[in-house]
Amino acid sequence: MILYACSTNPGKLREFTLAAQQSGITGLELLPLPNIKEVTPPEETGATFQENAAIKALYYSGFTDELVFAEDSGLEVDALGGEPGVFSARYSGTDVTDEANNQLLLENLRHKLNRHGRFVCVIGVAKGGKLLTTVSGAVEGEILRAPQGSNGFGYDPLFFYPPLNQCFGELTTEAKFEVSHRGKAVRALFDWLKRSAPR
Ligand code: ITT
Repeated sequence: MILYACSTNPGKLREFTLAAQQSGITGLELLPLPNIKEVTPPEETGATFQENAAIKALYYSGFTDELVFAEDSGLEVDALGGEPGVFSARYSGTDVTDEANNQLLLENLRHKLNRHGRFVCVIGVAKGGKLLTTVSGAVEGEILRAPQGSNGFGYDPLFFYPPLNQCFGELTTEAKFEVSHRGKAVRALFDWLKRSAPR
């Protein structure tokens, strides 16, 4: 069975490649959607991760007859009323770097004592223009006062994970995937595939 991962984010795609190796599902080929770089991405107009995951999965399912999934994810910070949330990738503007987003987050949290937040990931699965399911995962942590580590992507260098006493920017892809929002959501996706994927 072919399953296309529809994302333009190289950090996410690295984690999906690892997930494919770990799936343990016989005959599963989890691959990036061919030529996704040539496709104009859909506008992420949803107010929630759930809505945007559905928008992306439905949109990309129009480019193939195979089963596809897309995900919307981001960081919710309690002291900022849940921001950056669905705007995580565009927090400091459009076409910005992870570093610029991280700087803005640090700036906005400068005087905040409560540094608690979570990463959330919602995956939408679609085929032939129909949304088949959504699954999700989340992980709680604390926002650091300065970046730490050079692994991962996005807000990873600022996301401290107390159970491991390390920040996501210090974890290997494998160690992060064991505990992360995306790892949880992808494992839920694999459970769904085992139970009810269309043949
Ligand atoms: P696609 O829509 O093509 O998948 P994108 O990067 O635009 O790529 P999103 O709209 O879902 O994806 O934005 C997700 C942003 O949330 C991402 O760019 C990071 O800034 C942040 N983020 C999500 N998961 C993360 C993780 O595991 N580690 C660090 N930052 C993460």
